[in-house]
Parts: sequence; C-alpha cells; structure tokens
Amino acid sequence: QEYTALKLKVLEWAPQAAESIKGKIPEDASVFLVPATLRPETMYGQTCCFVGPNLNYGIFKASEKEYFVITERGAKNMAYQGIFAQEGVIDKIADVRGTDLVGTLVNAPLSFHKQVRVLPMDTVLATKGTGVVTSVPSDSPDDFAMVTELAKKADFYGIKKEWAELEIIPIIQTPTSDLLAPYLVKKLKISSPKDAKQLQEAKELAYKEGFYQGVMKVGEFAGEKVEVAKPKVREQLIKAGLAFAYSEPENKVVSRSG
Ligand code: ZZB
Repeated sequence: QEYTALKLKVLEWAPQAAESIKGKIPEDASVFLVPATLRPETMYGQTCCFVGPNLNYGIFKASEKEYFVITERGAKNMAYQGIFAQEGVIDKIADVRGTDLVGTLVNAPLSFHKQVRVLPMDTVLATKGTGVVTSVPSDSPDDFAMVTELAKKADFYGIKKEWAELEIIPIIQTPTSDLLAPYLVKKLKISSPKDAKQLQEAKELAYKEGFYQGVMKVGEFAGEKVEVAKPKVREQLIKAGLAFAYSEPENKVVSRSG
C-alpha cells in the first residue's frame, strides 16, 4: 500500500506527554505526529488526529531537527524507505502511551482548521500504517462515528467536548451528498464506533463513490474530479515538505509448512 504520511507539527504537548519527553528533544527541533493516509485530497477537512489510547508510541529522530511520533512498527518500515538519516537505523528517544498524547495540539497541513487536538480512538490498529490517523469526518465514516461518540461522552473519554466539535466542512461533492460520511453513517443506521460491520460497508461505499464520482469542492483543485486532484494534492504536500511517501509491506501469510 502506498500511503501519504502527513506531518502534523506539535504546538503544545498534553501534560503527560510533556513529562515523558522532558529534556530529550533539542529546543530548536520540531516534533510531528505522522498519520498515514490513503486520501490526501481530503486533508482540507481534518478536524482532529487519532491515536489508540492503549497503544505504545515512540518518539523517533528523523533528522537533526525533526522527530516523529509513530509506532515502533511504523518506524521500522520507515527506516528502509530513505526517510530517516541512516538506512536501516532507528533512533528512539522516548516512549509515550497513546493515552498520554490525548489533548496534544497539532498543526494540520491544508486543513480549514489549522490547529486540531489529538483524540483517542480504540479501533486504531497497531498493525497498520503508523498507528496515527488523521480524522476527516466529512469523508470517513469511521471518523464521523468516532467524533460523534467523543462529543457525546467527552467526560468518559477524558477530553474537552469542544475538541470533538470542530465544524465539519464539505470537501467533496458526490451524486448523493457533499458530506458523504455523515450521510452513510445515518443511512446504514450506525450508532457507535463499535458497529464494525456496517462501518466496514460504509467505508467501502465511501471509497468507491468518493474516488470515482467525487468532485473537489474546495482548495486549489476545486471543480476537478477526485481521481485527478488526488495525486496533485499529494504532490503539493510533498513539495511543500508537509508530507512524504510511505509504503507498507503486504501482510504476509505465514504457512506452517514454511
Ligand atoms: C484520512 C482519511 C480520510 C482516510 C478519508 C480515509 C477516508 P484502509 O482503508 O483500512 O486500508 N488508517 C490509517 N492507519 C490506520 C490504523 N493504524 N488504524 C486504523 N485506521 C487507520 O486504511 C487506510 C485509511 O484508514 C487511512 O486513510 C486512515 O484514514 C485509516 F476520507 O486517512 B484515512 C472512506 C475512507 N475515507
């Protein structure tokens, strides 16, 4: 899978995370949360950044001035893709639990919401991407279901309600809607992030309709088909130093007979 890895610069750490990294990062360096996405053209609609509260993350040195918050697994993959200073070498300077990152304020490249919060999502997989997911509730049913849940039960999740209530702005027009994810969540009667089966179906529908029938409503490529705009937005982000290509090895099926 060829992902776009986006650089969300940390502006303000949540208190627990600040404690874990104290004295470990040079004053003049930047730290980024780095989600892997298949939908770079939707980055205008980011409203938060998800981490798995129970997952372990590391802070990895990418270069003298840049550090990434990702899973160890993500870092191991990146080490062989010319992303870090030295091929095959990973340099972890701190460990941090997902739950300790919640509340961290980051900059979201291209988004209408320049600054967004790190929020918890239990369904983030440790086995995919970087373990960090940028949230686009206008076009991702999983994200819409999760921000709805977080706003409803902010206290339970230990967050401020307003962190989950950023305006959801239409990014892509399709024949059925300009807010495809909320539309599908309602249509398939999805009531929580635990409705895994319906969410999977909604995701597949959203991918298909968004890609083949979507037209950009916003940004530099407004009016262009998603199919056409997607690689252009990606290039633009990469050229600006706000993103880079990240690929994932296929999951191997290990057979017992070897
Ligand atoms: C932003 C975005 C906007 C995404 C959208 C999707 C959509 P897939 O589809 O399952 O192959 N993702 C990335 N890493 C993880 C992870 N570790 N755990 C859970 N989810 C993860 O995976 C690719 C998408 O799943 C990624 O693209 C990311 O969310 C999420 F409008 O990034 B996406 C219809 C989907 N729309």
